[in-house]
Amino acid sequence: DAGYETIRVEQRGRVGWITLDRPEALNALNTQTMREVVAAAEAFDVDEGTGAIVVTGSEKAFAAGADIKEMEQKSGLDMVLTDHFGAWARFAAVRTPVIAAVSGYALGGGCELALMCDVILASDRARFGQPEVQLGVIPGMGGTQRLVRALGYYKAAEIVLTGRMIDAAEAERAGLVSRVVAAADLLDEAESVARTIAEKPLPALYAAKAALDVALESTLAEGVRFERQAFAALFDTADQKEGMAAFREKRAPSFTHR
Ligand code: CO8
Repeated sequence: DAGYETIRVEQRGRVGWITLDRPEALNALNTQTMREVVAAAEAFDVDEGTGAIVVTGSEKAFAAGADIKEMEQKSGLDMVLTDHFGAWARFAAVRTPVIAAVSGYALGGGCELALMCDVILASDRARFGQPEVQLGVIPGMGGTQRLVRALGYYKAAEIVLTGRMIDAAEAERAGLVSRVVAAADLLDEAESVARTIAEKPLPALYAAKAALDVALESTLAEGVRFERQAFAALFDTADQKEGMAAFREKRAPSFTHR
């Protein structure tokens, strides 16, 4: 496990697994956990043998937020000088598709960690929320921005301003979650979705995720321009030739992820 203490890391086929493992704190994200999650995600990201990453927690808690006990006594200046949550930007910048498999609490920074992933699967026990206002702060890992983009202003505003939790069914209706499954089936479902993604040509996956990311940040014209360039670049990959030849020859493709 590369000496990780607050997460477990495992590679199964082309899928990299990161399991948050601080049960005594409901997987609250302290500095060590942040560093370990980011390091593990970046290690998978530079490994050509990894085509998808799953991030999960336990049945009781995906992550109950940033670690309140670690933050409590900090000043605003401490937060700035230590760039307290800065490393999470590197998690969001991972090129490999990331699937969040959420059961139990995904609160505060835990909800924001899920929002940095590309696909969110939930167990029927999942509860999402941004309770920060109750602590006298606000979401600090992108929650106000990504929730507005994902859910629209009014749903996001209600969640952030009230701090209330939404259950899995409401999260699915709101478009946050792709699918809700029984808690006992969550990891199998995550494995299946991750494997489906990971078998696809890696250059196409990187390009697709990059283009999807641009959609959240740019005008339509800029985004379409980016998409067209990324589309053209894929015609210089072996997997594009193989994918299209396999279609023409009516056989299954055999990708080299090149
Ligand atoms: N931080 C630290 N410890 C935590 C956290 C947390 N976020 N959540 C739970 N724990 C600890 C508890 O203190 C408790 O420890 P102990 O047994 O030593 O007292 C243990 O985990 C178990 O928790 P509970 O006994 O409270 O379990 P319950 O089942 O009774 O309740 C809840 C579960 C409802 C999830 C409850 O634990 C809770 O409300 N937790 C806090 C949720 C929260 O407010 N999260 C937001 C945190 S702030 C945040 O994420 C900001 C993100 C970005 C900030 C950026 C700033 C720059």
